[in-house]
Amino acid sequence: MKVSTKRMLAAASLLVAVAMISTGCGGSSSGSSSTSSGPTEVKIGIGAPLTAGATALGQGMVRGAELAIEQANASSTVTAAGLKFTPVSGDDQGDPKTGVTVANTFASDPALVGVMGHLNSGVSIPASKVYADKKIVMISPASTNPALTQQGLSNVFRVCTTDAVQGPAAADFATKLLGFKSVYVVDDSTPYGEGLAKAFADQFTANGGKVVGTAKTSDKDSDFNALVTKMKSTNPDFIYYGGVYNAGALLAKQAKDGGIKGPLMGGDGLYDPQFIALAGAAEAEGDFATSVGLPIDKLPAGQDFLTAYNKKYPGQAPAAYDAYSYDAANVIIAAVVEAAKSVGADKVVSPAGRDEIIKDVAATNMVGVTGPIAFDKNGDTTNKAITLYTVSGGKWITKALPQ
Ligand code: ABU
Repeated sequence: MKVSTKRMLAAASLLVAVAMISTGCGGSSSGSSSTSSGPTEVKIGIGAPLTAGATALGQGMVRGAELAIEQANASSTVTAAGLKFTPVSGDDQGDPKTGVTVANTFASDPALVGVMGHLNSGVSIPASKVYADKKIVMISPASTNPALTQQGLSNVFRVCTTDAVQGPAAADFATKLLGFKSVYVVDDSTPYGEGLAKAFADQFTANGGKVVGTAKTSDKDSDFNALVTKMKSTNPDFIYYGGVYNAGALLAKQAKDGGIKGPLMGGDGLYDPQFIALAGAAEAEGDFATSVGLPIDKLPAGQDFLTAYNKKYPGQAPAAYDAYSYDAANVIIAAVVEAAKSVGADKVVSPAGRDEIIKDVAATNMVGVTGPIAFDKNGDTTNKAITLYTVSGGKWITKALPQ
């Protein structure tokens, strides 16, 4: 089936995503209409840390995906395809073992054909193998460790770029824009933290910067005072931290309280208001984080997304990965609609339907809220933008757009 290459989601309107799922597609073939017994229920798993770990980011993933699914179910495209989507959240707690348990629960449901998740690379990597065994397509909106898509699994995709892009981009910002010459590099010993810190340090050194010290911590650590004393003696221009905001904020606070003058910089795992709340606005002031893609106010469909988002979640600001989760869910939805046209709505959860869904996701060519969405041969997005943010006046603000 070649229809997926013609599928385009326009950024101009949000309700878009669904209204346009079929734009440009050929007509239905074997059986894409509702049956007398009603639409086929298709479940989409949402795997994320909801009660432990980076919950601010994980809960945002649920919000983004549920918005997409609600819009899809209200669209004539999905109704005409004889489908109804049901979101199923799984709380992986940011923990690899719990993540595999969630993955097995998802995989045991015969109606579940796709997973929007997970957040943590250390969870996504083992969970992806479980999904591969059941031909469940997986799209992570947020796992940036390169290894996720280097396993040779045809069911695995991501709509965020990787730390092979983010680490060097951070180093370029640090040396070329901010003029930093020396750094103390810390990581939290997770696949994400280690990989990001190494990718950063390699490029920082290549740019002529000096790594004056390195340290390994844990994503569960809360007392960094001994490390702060050690780092202070090396007088770095700044600290680079590979890890998520929970521990990163405590490191930032203790570094400032311990007399380290330079800021802390990290990646997308820090880019959440919770980093500032946990560190304290005064201590976080001037800290930096890179994150994937463009700021939402620079995206053509950003305002439409915010309007729909604010209607569903009044008073709630989207976190870093809400829009990516919205887009990832829409990629899965669009592929299921296409598969239903090919094999029939009632067969879309069958092995043949699942093969078709994976093939359609691989052929994605859309414009989502986060920008153009297409995948390379490994399942990585072709959108490689990285933005630099800084804390100013108790808020994250944009410091530099992608270079
Ligand atoms: N990329 C943000 C943090 C999640 C992870 O990749 O582990």
